[in-house]
Amino acid sequence: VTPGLIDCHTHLVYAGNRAHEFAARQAGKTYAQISAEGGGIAYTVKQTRAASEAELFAQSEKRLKHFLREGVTTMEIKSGYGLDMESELKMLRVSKKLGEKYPVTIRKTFLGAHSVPAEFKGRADEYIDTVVNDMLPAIAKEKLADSVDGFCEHIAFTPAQIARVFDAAKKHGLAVKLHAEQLSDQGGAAMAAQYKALSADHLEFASEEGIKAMAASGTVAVLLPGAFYMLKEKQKPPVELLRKHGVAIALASDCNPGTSPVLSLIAMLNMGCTLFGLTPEEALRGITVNAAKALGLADIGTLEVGKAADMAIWDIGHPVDLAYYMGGNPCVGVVKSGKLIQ
Ligand code: DI6
Ligand code: FE
Repeated sequence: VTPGLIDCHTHLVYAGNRAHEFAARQAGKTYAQISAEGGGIAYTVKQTRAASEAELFAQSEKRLKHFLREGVTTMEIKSGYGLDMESELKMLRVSKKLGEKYPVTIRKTFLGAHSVPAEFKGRADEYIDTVVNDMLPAIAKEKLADSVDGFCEHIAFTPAQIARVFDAAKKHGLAVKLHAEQLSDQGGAAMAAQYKALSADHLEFASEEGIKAMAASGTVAVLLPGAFYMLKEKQKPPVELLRKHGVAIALASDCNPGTSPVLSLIAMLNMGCTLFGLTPEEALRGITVNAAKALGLADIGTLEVGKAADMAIWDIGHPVDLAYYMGGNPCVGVVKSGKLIQ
């Protein structure tokens, strides 16, 4: 028996998929070419805007069920494929409803600063104005988010633009976290640490300065082997430096249609070990106790008197087995808040 599993970084709610782009990439096209032709995140934004709330719910719940069968009892879900007020609210409402229909704790994250939408092309600062002045206040008022995230990258937003979003989040009493240093070193990890971010995620290109800042602020490093693998990246996150400075390491699926079409959190254990060099024990801590920390939740992630009784029951001989096998599902029971639900 382990603590119920926690997936602390997902984009589970979206419409359509990008299997055709995967095929195009295998035929030689690059992610950048596909984006320039209106594919990539923009494609998913079109699909997500066009979907009704009921359609979006139906497509997303199919994915959620895969995770629940594997003993996931808490999941974070980001918005960020709406990129306008109505569609961002729709995504967050779907996330909330998933948590009401299924025995899983859903943590909702507003990721308005994911990408500059087509109608704001070349006007990223103006788009950030609407994120900060229009979307965030409405979302905070409806209590549709627990935290606020951004994509700090040369193809997305600068640290200065993200800082504006974080200032607004703090004003509304919301926690912050950041997609940082996935493709290049923008200094995002250090910036997030300054804002006492719960986590900085990806981190392939993080510097030692950034990691030291994260250590000082207690910011968790969320590593995402699914995206690293799908993008065929070469530079691994600096696991040795994270260990040296005592930064807690979490692992997550990053479930999204473009760079991580992953439907298994357990698979991330094996990939965290083989691709990033984690030990099986570190990997398991990454989807339990450290994932809880990445979400700022103190009552889950370990089995202790006084905590919520979220548990997964396994048909295995040793915890290492969870990281050792690829595929299959050894989960034979799930307890949520003390109740056997599977
Ligand atoms: N980093 C990623 O890898 C994804 N979002 C992000 O901030 C990309 C999402 C997509 O391609 O749909
Ligand atoms: Fe992500």
